[in-house]
Amino acid sequence: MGIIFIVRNVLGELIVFFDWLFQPTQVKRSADAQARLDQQCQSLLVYEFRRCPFCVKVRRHMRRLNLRIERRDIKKNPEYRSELMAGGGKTMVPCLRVESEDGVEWLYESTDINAYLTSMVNA
Ligand SMILES: N[C@@H](CCC(=O)N[C@@H](CS)C(=O)NCC(=O)O)C(=O)O
Repeated sequence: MGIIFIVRNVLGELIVFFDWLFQPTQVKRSADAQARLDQQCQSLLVYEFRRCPFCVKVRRHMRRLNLRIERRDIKKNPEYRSELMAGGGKTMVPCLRVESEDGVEWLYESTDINAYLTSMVNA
């Protein structure tokens, strides 16, 4: 086991711990508005893994915005990794899969994903 592997995993676990300790407050909205958003979230998937700091950033934003999006951990499930590779063309995470009537879009970059989610909520 290399030193970089150990450092990365210890740092990753620390980030996960502090994320848990300082969880962002969730936005509260009416039942109708939440139901509408829940419906929209059905067409979204987030590919990620637990100790990835960029994934933590997106997970925190999802929590803040109270978005119930299915998450697919590519380290726990190799099928999810293959799906991401086949669809998005690379295994970088986080990645947001957006399905619409125009087709499927694979959005990489945590900043872009968070911006997409914010604009969806504000639309
Ligand atoms: N600029 C990207 C960085 C994402 C990134 O570096 N993700 C790492 C995991 S923490 C990764 O997937 N590395 C493997 C790869 O690039 O295939 C973002 O903000 O989302």
